Amino acid sequence: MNHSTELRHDWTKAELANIYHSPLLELVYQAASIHRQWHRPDEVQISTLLSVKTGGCPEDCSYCGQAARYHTDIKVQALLPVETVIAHAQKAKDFGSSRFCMAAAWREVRDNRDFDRIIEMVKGVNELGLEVCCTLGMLTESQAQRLQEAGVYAYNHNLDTSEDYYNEIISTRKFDNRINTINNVRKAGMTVCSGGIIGLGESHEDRISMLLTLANMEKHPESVPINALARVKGTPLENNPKVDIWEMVRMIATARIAMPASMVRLSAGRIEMTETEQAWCFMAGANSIFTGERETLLVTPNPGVTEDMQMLHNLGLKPMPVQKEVCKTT
Ligand code: SAM
Ligand code: DTB
Ligand code: SF4
Repeated sequence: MNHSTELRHDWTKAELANIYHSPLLELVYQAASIHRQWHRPDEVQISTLLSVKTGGCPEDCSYCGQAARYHTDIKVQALLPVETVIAHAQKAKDFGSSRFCMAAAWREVRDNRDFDRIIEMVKGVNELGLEVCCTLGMLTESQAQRLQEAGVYAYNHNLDTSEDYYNEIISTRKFDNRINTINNVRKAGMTVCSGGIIGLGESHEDRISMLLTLANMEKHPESVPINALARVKGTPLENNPKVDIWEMVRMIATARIAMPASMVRLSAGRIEMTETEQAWCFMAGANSIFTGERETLLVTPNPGVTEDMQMLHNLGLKPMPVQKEVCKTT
């Protein structure tokens, strides 16, 4: 790939704001051009997400259906058996997924038998040749080390929103806790998957600030998931307006321009988008999605893999092979 742009880690807020607010078609054109310099534009990473422990979370993230304190319809599920998880991973591999992400509704990892079981899951999924990703909440340095040694390739820990808006959305932890875990993930040698959500009631400036924090990290996160709020009945944000497609496109395009080597994942929100709207997101530089046979993300609906494969076919896109050894962000 011919990289005609260099990676930057000294973006100013004004520069990112300028990009984010530029005329839409010009923004998409710039993002699409940069996308082509760093990535194969015909490939989309297929990531499969499995909730290995669902609901009952002690945190108060106001967007989340899994927080114990909100009265949602979500069924609590204790940590799944290792064999169940491996069976799901095998199916994911069979339909062309290259990454398997295990998610737990935990505030943080504890050094107990549940963690030992996660380690067994990681080893099993790794043996299938999939990129193993985990998202388990906060990690200490030694827990991060243990996950890396067991074969975790990527750890997902989102900033979720800007530092300024953080306290409006979550009160049970601080923005700095998030940064600290991300640093522990880096120190342990795993790749970082970190992005956020739009549609929480944040301002454009908050979105730009969040992207600025990610884009000015010493090393850009290798994956940047951009989620549109999935409105869950019973959560404080259930009545928020639906995210406007052009705002999603602006967010994706700005992430693509600021972090050209990263994978930008069109994450939550696809169920409410048409194929045409998703095509705009791919044009703006998104090159990764979550899909699977279960037709859910964690607890909310998501398009099924048959539908998604048809969409990729219609758009002339194909699943990306496993990337493990390729790690271009510095
Ligand atoms: N409990 C862990 C944590 O919070 O880091 C891991 C799982 S948590 C569900 C992973 C991420 O999913 C959150 O950081 C948030 O960005 C995203 N998320 C959760 N609920 C969402 C929703 N309703 N809509 C969009 N994104 C959501
Ligand atoms: C991410 O950024 N999005 C995924 C994953 N990381 C773990 C989760 C989206 C959750 C959407 C709402 C739900 O189903 O709970
Ligand atoms: Fe718990 Fe994660 Fe949901 Fe927050 S986003 S309530 S930490 S599962």
